[in-house]
Amino acid sequence: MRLSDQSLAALPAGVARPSYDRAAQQCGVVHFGIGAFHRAHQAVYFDDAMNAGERGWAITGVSLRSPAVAEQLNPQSGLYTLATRGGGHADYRLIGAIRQVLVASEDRQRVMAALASPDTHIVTFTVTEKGYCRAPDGDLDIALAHSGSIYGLLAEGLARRREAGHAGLTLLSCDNLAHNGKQLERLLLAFLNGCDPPLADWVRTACSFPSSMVDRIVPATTEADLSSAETALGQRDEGHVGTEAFSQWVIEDRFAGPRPRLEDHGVQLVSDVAPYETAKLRMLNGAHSLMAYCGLARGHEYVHQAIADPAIRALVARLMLEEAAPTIAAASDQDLAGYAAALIERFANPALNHRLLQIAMDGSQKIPQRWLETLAANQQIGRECPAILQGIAAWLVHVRGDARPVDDPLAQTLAGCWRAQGEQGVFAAIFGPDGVLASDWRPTVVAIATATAALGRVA
Ligand code: CS2
Repeated sequence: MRLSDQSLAALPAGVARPSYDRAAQQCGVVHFGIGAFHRAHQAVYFDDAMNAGERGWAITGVSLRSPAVAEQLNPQSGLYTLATRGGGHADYRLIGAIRQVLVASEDRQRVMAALASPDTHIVTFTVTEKGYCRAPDGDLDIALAHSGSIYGLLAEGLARRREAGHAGLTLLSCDNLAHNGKQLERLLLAFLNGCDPPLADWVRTACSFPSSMVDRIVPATTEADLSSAETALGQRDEGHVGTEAFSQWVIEDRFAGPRPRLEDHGVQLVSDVAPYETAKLRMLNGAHSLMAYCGLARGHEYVHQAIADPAIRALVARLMLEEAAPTIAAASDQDLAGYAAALIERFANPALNHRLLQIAMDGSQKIPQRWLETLAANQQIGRECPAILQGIAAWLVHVRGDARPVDDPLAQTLAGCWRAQGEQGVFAAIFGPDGVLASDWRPTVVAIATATAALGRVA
């Protein structure tokens, strides 16, 4: 039996489920990039709001090209279960917040209708780092942006909205980028300035782009996860997602229009997200990428195995406490040493089976905000970063093609740069001539080369 509206009565009594009338909800949210992360994070908060009695926060999910999630969720009328795994057990909850999933390349008109609807107030994004179509210098890569990205869809949808005389939208990036809201605003306005300058003016005044920090570890769902969910639920849920108990969402309190009372469900609404976002990117994500490349080099498959390896654990502690934390201007309620300790515990959760290869992908898009900003800040005061250098050295082994291949949109380009110019070529390709390390990156390249040479001995 497949999970659906009709199968709900047969779900085990212990599975928590929506208390609201799903059919009576308007869609107040359009979400771009409806992968596992959205289903385990933002969708849960909107579900919480509707469980608490708020109305109109159902979600229209959009995949840009792949029909996979639409095929999982639409036959289940958007329903799916979320398993929270840890401490030897899994808690199952049925999430009702997603109304439908559209595939933009097939359902463009319905995506436009959702963006232009007066019921829609918030557009959220988890399109991954590469989905923002940034060139190495950080500006919009116009050619990429015109080849089926979020920008073309937003331009058309927002134009319709403006023509209809509806209010602007809150465009809320939930990706692991530094200043994600500001970046989305800058890149979208660059796109609109090139094709519809009056629309750019309207967006500037009518819409808002809060930055936000999102955190929840959500491994890609495997066939084994689907089977264990099926055993627990007595029915097949193709949209099932597993995650950890921890969840955090910090949002800059700058909404253009209505929003649910997210603060009642644990969301921190703050005036400045930067300290939370910087700590998360440099400590959690920085440690993740370090475990990915150094862990793979030492033969590990999963995060919990890597963190149990004393050599990797020491590197992770060094990166978080001695390299990243000193570069972060913490907010008054942040305790970075406590944060590092809590992260190590989360990494050690054996129930997550979080693959290092999943984290290792798209390194060219992740490494700048996870490692290189830390490295640059330390370089300015002459402090060394052996853990980050070792991570970069381990990543370069993949770039060179001497380790398991990992997906990266720049894989071919970087391999060519390596052949032509070694580390220096790779770094020039990622940062451009004026990149973050430009002022002083020759010694860095030398240090990385030394760390690369030493890698054979360390790993
Ligand atoms: C991970 C993140 O895949 C990755 O690159 O570092 O997805 C990480 O699990 C999340 O940011 C945790 O909030």
